[in-house]
Amino acid sequence: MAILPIIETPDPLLRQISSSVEDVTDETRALVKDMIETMYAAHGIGLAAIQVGVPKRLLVIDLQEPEEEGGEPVKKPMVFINPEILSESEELQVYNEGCLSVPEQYAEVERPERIRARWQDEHGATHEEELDGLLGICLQHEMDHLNGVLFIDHLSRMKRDMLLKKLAKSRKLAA
Ligand code: K1U
Ligand code: ZN
Repeated sequence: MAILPIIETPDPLLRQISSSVEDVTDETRALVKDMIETMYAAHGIGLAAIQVGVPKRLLVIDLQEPEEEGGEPVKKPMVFINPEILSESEELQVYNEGCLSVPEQYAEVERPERIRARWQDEHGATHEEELDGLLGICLQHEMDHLNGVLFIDHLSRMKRDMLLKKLAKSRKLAA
């Protein structure tokens, strides 16, 4: 297993539209394992393949929520291959989103509160479920990556420019 480098904005790869995974093979499963390890190492709750430079419609999510209040987070990674949104609620919700490809920047994004999604897992089995809460938000955020969209694209030009200025400043300070 390996921790892979995560690419960051403004890398043009992040704007690429990812291609479907034709067959779920051992090679796909090896990439999935590396992506899960990379997500945990970066303290993220999701990661799309394009963020590690692979333009495939594949993403992983683990909200790492404790089983009981105050308990230790339990690792339960979910694998989404060729995910599709079948329907979305009219009701919207707002969440303060972050992105490992836009490091340490957060902003409120409005998205549908519930979605019905279909995807394949790492064994090639198909799932269809209604998802809401943070899982629904995270899946929508990661699926945006598969279409070359970043959470900052959902912001007004003024908010996006302010956030990108803050990012440039923090990179300059860190250099
Ligand atoms: O870069 C990514 O796509 C992962 C991203 C997922 C995400 C976070 C918040 C809302 C929507 C999607 C992250 O994990 S960034 C890190 C982060 O914001 C976070 C980490 C742990 C708990 C909660 C948020
Ligand atoms: Zn992201």
